Amino acid sequence: MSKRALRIGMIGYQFMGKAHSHAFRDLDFFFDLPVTPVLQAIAGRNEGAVRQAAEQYGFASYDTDWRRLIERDDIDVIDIVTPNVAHAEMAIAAAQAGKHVICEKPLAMTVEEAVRMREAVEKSGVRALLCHNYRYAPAVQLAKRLIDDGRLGRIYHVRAQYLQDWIMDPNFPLVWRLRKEVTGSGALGDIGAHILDLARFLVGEVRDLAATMETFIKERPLGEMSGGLEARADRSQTGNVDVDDAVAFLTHFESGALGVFEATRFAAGNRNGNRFEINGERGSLRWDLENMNLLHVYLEDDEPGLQGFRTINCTEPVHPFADKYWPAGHIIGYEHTFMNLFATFFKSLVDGSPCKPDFEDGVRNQCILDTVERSAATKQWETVEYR
Ligand code: 4PW
Repeated sequence: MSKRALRIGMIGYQFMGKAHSHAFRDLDFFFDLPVTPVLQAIAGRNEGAVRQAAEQYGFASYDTDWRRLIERDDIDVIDIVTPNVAHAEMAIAAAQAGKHVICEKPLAMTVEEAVRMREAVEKSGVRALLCHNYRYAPAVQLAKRLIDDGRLGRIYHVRAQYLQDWIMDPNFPLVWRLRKEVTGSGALGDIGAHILDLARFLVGEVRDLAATMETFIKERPLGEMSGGLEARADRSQTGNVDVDDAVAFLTHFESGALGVFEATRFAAGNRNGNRFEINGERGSLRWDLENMNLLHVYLEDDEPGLQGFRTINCTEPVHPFADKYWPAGHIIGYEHTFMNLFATFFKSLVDGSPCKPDFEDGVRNQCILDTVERSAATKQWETVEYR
C-alpha cells in the first residue's frame, strides 16, 4: 500500500538545510513510517543559490519568496532553517496558514517572539517541532531512560559544555551568527541553547542562575557564511561584534540539582565538543557528541573492586533507535540525530503521539537564555521567569 506523502516546504538552505534535507531523503529507507516525506519546494532570496540547493538536495521546485511557499496548498510542513531573525515571522505565518512547523534553534530572538510563536501554533492547532537534534542521539536517549528509571537516584550535579573553535581566527568574518540583529545572541543561543535543552530533557527545569559572558574579539572583517561553518571575508571593511563569544553560568534546578554550564567558540581544538556529565546518588553518566554512540555509565552498586565507568556502545537493538539502522557495533553519526527526531515528529503527526522538543520547550529555553543575559548584565543571581 502506498503511504501518504508529507510534503515539505523548506525556507533556507545552508548548513541546516542540508542536514534536514538529507534526513528527509533517508527516512523512508530506514524507518517504517506512516508517511513519506516529499521534498516539495525550497525558498531562499538568492535565486542562484536556492536553485542549486533545490538540485543538490532534491527539491521538486524552488522560490525566491518564502511567503509563496506558505500560501501553496500542496505543502503540509514548513521547515525553517533560516537565520534566527526570521523564525518568528515565518513560523507564525506558517501556523496561521495551517501548516505544521519545524524550526531550527534557538526558537526566537526574544522571549516575546517565542511566546507569540507558541500562541500561533496553539491557536491554529498545527504541530510544531524545535530542532534540538542532540536529544535524539541513542546514547542521550539511554541516559534519559536510566535517569527516569531511577538508576542514578537523586541527581546532584549537571555539568554541561558546548565547546567549539571555528571563530577563533580574528580574521574570521562577522557572519550572521555573530550579529545580534540577526542571531539574537552568540555562543549562548547558538550552542548554549543545545546544552540547556539536553539538561532540561534529562534533569528538568532550571530555577535560577548566575552568568557571565565575554566577547574576546570585538571587531572583525565583514563577510558571509560559505558552507557548513566556513566563511568568506571582505578584508576591506570591518564591523563590531555585538554578541558573546563565550558564556558560563551556574544554575539551581527545581529538583535541587546544581548545574555548571559553559558554551564557547574559543576552545581551541574542540571542533564540536558537546558534552555532559551527570552525577547522582547512585551513579554517574558521561556523554560527548564527538563520540556520540558511547555512554559512560558508573553505578555505585557495582561489585566493590570492579567499580568504574563502563562504556556502552549504544548500537545494540535494545538501544533507542539503534534497531532502525545497522547490526550491533555499526555506528551511526550526526545526521542520524536529525533522522530520529524527524521520524518521531512525522509519526506524531499521524498518530497524535507526543513529540518533544516543541515550541513550549522553545519558550522555556528562551526564558533561560534571556535570564543568562540579564544575570551577566546585573552580575547577580537571577530567577528564571517562565512565561
Ligand atoms: O548543532 C550546532 C549548532 O547549533 C552545529 O554543530 C553548529 O553549531 C552549527 O550551529 C551550531
